[in-house]
Amino acid sequence: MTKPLRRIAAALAATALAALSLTSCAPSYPAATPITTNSVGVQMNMWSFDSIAAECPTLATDGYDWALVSPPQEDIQGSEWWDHYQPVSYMIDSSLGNEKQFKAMIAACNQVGVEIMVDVVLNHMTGQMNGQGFAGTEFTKYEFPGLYATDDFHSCPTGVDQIQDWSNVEEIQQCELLGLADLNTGKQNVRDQLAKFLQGLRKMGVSGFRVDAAKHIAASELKQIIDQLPSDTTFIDEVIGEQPPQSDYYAFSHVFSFDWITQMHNIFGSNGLLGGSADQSYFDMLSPSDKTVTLVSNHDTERNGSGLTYQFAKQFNLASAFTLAVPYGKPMMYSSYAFSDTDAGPIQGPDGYQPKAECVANVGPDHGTYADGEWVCQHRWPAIVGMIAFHKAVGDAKFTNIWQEGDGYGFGRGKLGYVAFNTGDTAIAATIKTSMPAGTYTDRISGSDVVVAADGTMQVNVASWSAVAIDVKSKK
Ligand code: LAG
Ligand code: CA
Repeated sequence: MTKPLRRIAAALAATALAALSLTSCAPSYPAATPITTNSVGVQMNMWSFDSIAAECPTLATDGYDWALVSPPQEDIQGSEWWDHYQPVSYMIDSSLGNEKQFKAMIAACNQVGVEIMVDVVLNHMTGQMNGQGFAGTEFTKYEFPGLYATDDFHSCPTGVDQIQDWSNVEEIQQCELLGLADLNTGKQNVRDQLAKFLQGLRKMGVSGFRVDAAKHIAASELKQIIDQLPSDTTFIDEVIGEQPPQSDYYAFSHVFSFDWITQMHNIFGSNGLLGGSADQSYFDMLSPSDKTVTLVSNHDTERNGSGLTYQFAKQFNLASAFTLAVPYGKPMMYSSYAFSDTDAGPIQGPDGYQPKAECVANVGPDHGTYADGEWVCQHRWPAIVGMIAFHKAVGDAKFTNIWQEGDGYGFGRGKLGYVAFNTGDTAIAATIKTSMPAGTYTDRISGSDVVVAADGTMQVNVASWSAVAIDVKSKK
């Protein structure tokens, strides 16, 4: 090789090396699966990281695709569950576990195909005047070392700190919710700090986020934070009530359906079922299906009376099954602990961390009474697990063959599945017309055989407060 040629070759090699090292230094985000119509999630409310890690193989076997983790960042000290909604820093350390345990949870869950979504509190910091956080961070209400100073918080345009007029979007977004220090997300440095928090979680392997109190953050400002994350990151925003409208957030996020929580409470709580109204036109009145995460309850509605709870076990059970049965939304189930005091968090150990969660014996709607702090493990209730399989088997097939008889209500999902509910106190024996291929199927709820005749009819006995569900994948 002549000298100039050798020099060119060396230069080329150097460029190649530089390109290589550039690639290896570029920020790397693990790929995430955005939620789809078929996927099923579960809010593991106040489950510690170690407990979720241990439960993930079961979640995977039962068909759950993702689990939502309670706010993982450093919070104020205390034993109430809601301490976790008062951030003090973005260190991962609270009664739920530390960063090492958080990462181990992600690894354990991802290994079995369960992705992790995280509840993130972006709207505010704590409302306490001063103190020391769980991990030792010293703070005052508007000063958080290394993160925020006084001018990084909104000053409420009304001159009164708290939100007063709940129809005024400016107040909702720039004043204090419950006296919590309201971050000025209009400022670039504040948005960058929040984006950095999310990027860090995303790089650890988190797939997406529930944005707590999202309606209290201007949509345009939240979008600028979200734009700093890779496009395969899922966002589900908490936007309750009339103002601002949920539609402000559709362009860059999913939303939770609080209408669905209300409907499930009304319908199953009052023993009525959707009746003839549960056809496609009913769902067309709700938020768009592909943007909507449906749920029977969350940690708030479980306590404020607007959602069904494990205490109304048979209603909660069937409402969850129904949520998995309909061609609407992307369902998220709910799992948590028993309580009589609505403020009480799960039991903490002497070091402040929660001991590992163990499900009660005989999980299910017939369990009976619970002691405070016991893990109800609604995610393992047999009818819910059975209906996850149904949900996946029927995909986006349309409503067919609606059946209604007394407290019985059923519908098909094209040729792919059929489900019949009974919210009455006595069993219903019925002959129901389906569009299913003839054959013998296993009922997803009871495990018994169901025979579909050549003309598509099936003779079933739907037990009180139960259901019968068959689908192409349960055909023998
Ligand atoms: C949410 N979504 O928008 C959460 O789902 C909800 O659980 C949070 O309230 C709220 N927004 C703020 O993130 C929870 C409790 C509140 C609690 C708050 C902060 O439901 O009761 O407020 O978390 O910890 C508590 C006290 C209030 C007090 C406030 C500030 O209950 O009386 O004003 O702390 O000190
Ligand atoms: Ca705000």
